[in-house]
Amino acid sequence: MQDINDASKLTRRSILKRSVGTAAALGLPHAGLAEQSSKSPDTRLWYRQPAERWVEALPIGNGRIGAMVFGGVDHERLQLNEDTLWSGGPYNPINPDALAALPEVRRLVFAGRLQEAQALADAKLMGKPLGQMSYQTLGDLFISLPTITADPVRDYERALDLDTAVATTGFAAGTVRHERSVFACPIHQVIAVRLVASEAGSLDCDIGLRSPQSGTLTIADDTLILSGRNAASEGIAGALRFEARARVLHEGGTVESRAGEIGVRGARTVTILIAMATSYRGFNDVGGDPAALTRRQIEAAAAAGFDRIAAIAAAEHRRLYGTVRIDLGRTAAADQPTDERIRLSETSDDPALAALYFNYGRYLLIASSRAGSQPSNLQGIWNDRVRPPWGSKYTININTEMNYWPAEPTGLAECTAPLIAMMRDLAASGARTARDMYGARGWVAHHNTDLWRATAPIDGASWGLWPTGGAWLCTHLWDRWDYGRDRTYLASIYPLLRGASEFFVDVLQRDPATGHMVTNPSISPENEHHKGVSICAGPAMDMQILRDLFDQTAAAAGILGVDRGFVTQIKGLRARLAPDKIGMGGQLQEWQSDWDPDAPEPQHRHVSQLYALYPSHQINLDDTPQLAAAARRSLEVRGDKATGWATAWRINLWARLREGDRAHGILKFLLGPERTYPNMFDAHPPFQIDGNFGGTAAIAEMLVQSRGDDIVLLPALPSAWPNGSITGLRARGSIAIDLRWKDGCLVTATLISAKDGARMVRLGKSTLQIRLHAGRPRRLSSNEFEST
Ligand code: FUC
Repeated sequence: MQDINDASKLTRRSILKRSVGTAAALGLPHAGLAEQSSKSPDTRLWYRQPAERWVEALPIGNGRIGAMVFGGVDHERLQLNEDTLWSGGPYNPINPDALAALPEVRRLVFAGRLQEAQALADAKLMGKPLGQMSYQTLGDLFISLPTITADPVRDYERALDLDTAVATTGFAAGTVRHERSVFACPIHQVIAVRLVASEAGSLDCDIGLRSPQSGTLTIADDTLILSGRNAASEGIAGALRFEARARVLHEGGTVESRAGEIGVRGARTVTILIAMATSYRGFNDVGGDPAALTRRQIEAAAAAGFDRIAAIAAAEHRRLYGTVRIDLGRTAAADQPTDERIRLSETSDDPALAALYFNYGRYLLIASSRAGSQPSNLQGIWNDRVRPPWGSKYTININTEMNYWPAEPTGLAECTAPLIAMMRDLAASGARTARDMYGARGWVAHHNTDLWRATAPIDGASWGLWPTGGAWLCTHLWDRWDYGRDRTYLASIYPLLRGASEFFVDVLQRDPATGHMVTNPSISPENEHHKGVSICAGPAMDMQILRDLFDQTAAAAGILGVDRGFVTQIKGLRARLAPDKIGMGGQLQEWQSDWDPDAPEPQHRHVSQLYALYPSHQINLDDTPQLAAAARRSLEVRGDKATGWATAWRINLWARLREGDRAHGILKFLLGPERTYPNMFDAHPPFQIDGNFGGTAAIAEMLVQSRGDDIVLLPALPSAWPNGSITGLRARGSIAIDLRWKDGCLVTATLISAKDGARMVRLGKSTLQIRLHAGRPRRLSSNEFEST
């Protein structure tokens, strides 16, 4: 099969660019588009022309399967993904020389012979193979509509409604109005496409499936079946089988198959149901039966019928999406199509664009991470390549964590289920790496992982020799507890925290120069302290992550009443970790030595030493003002503009420093055309979804922050959002918060908790002690704060 992933080959009719205000509502689904678009500038992406490039197409997904919808007039393209279609098969990348070489690498690091240490690490410690497997596209569904001849087409509009999770395309050609809708059902596990023509007998289309993977296409009656095998990579043989099925149902007209396509002639309505699966059952089990699975899924979906699946899919989406509503105000800028608004973001006043970005971030998380799916990867689930940038994997030295930053505060805790499931796998594969590479108990994961849960260091010591990836992920396990306070859940994940801590009990080394306990070897993610040299002992970020890991493990053990001896041990170790330091330039030191001022890239995208300020709370304005000032200094030096995700991290950091206007200025850059593609996907560049999620988290962080049982309202409200409201934001301690503000000041806040308890609420410089009773809303007005 040939590679047909080239959007430029698609023909496109000229589109009359004029308002859709005159579009006649013909009683069809999703008609009246103009009315909808003017009503919901913060819950709808819409455009006046089809997508030409992939980053203009609109994403739909149910966590496991997804599509990018192009909305072409006479050629529709749905680029398809299934989240277990990766290259390779089960493998163990541990370098057999690593354990023996480790003491010498450590000795060289402590002796300050860093170049030699790095060379030895590159030669002996890094994984084999040096790279990991890639997430890959499954292929494309094409729909050609040969008899759409009216040129130009009128009243074209395509849109993605975030509230219903349906992508629509509508236009008129000649006397016929065409409407299309596409969505992914999380219950029936199919993608459903419907094409409707306003005149009976006027819909003709040819439907085909193609793929760059190796496989065969067969047609059985009304169903296209693409069966194939995944590819090898890095010398690891492909071990997966996959299957995609597209069943074509029609109302009116006739159907026949020809030249690898199913053709429908003279219909009024055509429905296509698409199912996709691989034989992946787990990182050590590829024994699934994708043919049986997809056959069953298609049969069940066809039996239910399009309307029923559509209703179920929308309801299931809304169950998660509908818990939060945001209103940041609206200006005339919001009336423009989405691509125009992005183009003008940096110069226009368009607060509803930030609200749209926030809503889109929540939509994307729901669509790329649901119970039973793989976690959201570097591109969520949307990837049109076989060799995507960075393998479209899980980069766990920032990117995967950032994907999940908005989950808890924006009411999508349920979407963390795939991340937690992956961590259970990593604890198993990482125990092997801990034992064979470090001679240690517990488990470890370095800076990347993939479908096969590889945990050895990869790429080269400068990037991969970083043992704290798994430990950072553990903070998400803790956050799930801290936001939900569910003891049964805590007991279920405690062994993962314990195992991660145990690893560091075994591998931390005493720094002969200071007596502190440090990681060695390690790096400060991906920054060089001297030209070509990253290896070091005890970078600030490692120490900060380990303080959180030990604190959270100890707290969890305390709540569960287990492991007292172990808790004493990790508390002792925590006290001996190297502390954060302020350097000669007033900055927060990134390394144990004050190397920052002379480091080769002072504006490096990673701001690893600022982990303590965000996402952690170790450094904060109230308890550690001097360290907070040093963090601020580091942030100034690093600069505001960076890659997509790195820009988003900076916004969260400024929000923690309670500088709303500074945060907002950077947000405008993130929402502008240099960092946001027309379909609102984040641009690293290239596309990487972490910036969407980091930006969504940042908007939440500007409105509410929480630490332990303390809550800060409107900590970083920018002057550009003087009036607004949000309902359903979450705070730690199992709390939902509704806020309304006017002229930059709080009007009311309503807090409701699932648990009884005392809370401290801060607004500006005032604080209130309140008691919450489970299930009983507590309404706070600004007057109550004024009297404190
Ligand atoms: C880290 C970052 C890069 C990129 C990659 C996927 O290595 O430093 O910028 O985001 O992950």
